[in-house]
Amino acid sequence: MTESELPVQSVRSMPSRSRQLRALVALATVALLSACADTPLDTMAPESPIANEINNLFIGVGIVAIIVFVLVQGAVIYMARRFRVDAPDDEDDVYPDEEFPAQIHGNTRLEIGWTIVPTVIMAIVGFFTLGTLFNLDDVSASDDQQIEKVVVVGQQWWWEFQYHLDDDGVADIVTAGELVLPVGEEILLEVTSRDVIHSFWVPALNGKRDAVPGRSSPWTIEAGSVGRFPGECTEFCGLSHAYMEKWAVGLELADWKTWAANQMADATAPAEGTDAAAGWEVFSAQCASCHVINGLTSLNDTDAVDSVELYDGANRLIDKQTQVSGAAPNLTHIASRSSFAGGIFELYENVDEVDYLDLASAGDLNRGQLEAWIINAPEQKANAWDSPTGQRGMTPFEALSDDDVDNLVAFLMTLD
Ligand code: HEC
Ligand SMILES: [Cu+2]
Repeated sequence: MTESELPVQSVRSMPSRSRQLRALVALATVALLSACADTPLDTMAPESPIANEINNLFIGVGIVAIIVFVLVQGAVIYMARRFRVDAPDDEDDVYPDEEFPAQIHGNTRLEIGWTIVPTVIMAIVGFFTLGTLFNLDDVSASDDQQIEKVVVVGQQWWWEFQYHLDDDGVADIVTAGELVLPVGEEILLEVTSRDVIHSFWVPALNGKRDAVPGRSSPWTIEAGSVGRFPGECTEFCGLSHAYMEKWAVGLELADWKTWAANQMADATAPAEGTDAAAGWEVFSAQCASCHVINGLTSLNDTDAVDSVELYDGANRLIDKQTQVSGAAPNLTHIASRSSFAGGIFELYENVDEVDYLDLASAGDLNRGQLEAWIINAPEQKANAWDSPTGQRGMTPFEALSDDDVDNLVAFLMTLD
């Protein structure tokens, strides 16, 4: 480059830098606004040791990044102003014949400096990052846990949780939408999928792990405190990806044991002559082809669940265990859950006021939403029930009479 070109160059670069500045301001504004928004998925509100570690790493690296950013941008702004060349007042004017500083070619000390300093910074950041990564990858759970492992199965568009309380290979509890955990125990998860790739994430409790069909990815989760912690699917998985939520629920150990004992019990048939019994009849005819209720239904609606031939259609896991639903949430204890349909609707209106274990007895049923779901699920949550290339989700049941729907709800509410 010849010396005479330099002033023109520096003037030309000015609009692009101001555009850059404007973009930066816009970005910062968006970042600030989104930080202020009341988002339920708060990545900076850790409720477990490992989530705490991730958060600390994030803050540490963030501080380093902010310092580097301020120094570099400060230097850029300083130099831009210090060595600015004023444009001529008049268009016909040529640029003033500036005096140029001495032109140099390379500066060994500077170059060594700006190689070493970033290397040292990255080494420090890398040291802490790797430490956290190794901790995250360490999925060895201790032996004296309540739960051997939970197989987490993602599918369009909800999560199934198969609890193995011992190592006999048979799931002891199968539930959907809510992962209930004893506080303070790091539980082993095996994350997988029945169809496409999903990603399991409960930000308050741990980072993400992809759910890949045909693969079982180990992961851990620990609830550090009692509470309900929201989670989202974080790998785009089709139509209702945005409505594929879940909840992790932390319970004190004694409460968790009560919960688990209840979940392991079969459902009992409703007393004859009741609305619930009428609902069970409708359920057997309309719903049992997809939904399992331990002790009451089977997939082919002939025998009790222990003789079930489990669903083995295209793209689904073939699983010979009893109690494992193949295509739809296991409803054996639906009334004990706080939410339904992939965690997007609250089953009870007062979930935050009632103890989790008391929901079925003291919960204020969100009846309108549950009925709307039964009558036309795809309208409540887009799905692909009529897709010619692979049906997903619950079918609409608009032909049900009002009585049928009332009776179905009465029946479902006996499943606590
Ligand atoms: C074609 C299979 C199919 C049939 C038939 C079916 N469902 Fe479903 N149902 C599903 C699927 C799949 C889901 C999960 C949908 C989601 O969350 O996206 C579901 C979810 C539900 C849920 C919420 C469960 C939870 O834990 O989130 C309830 C309650 C329910 N169905 C009730 C019924 C009733 C009552 C009937 C009969 C009138 C019925 N279903 C018939 C497939 C079916
Ligand atoms: Cu998804």
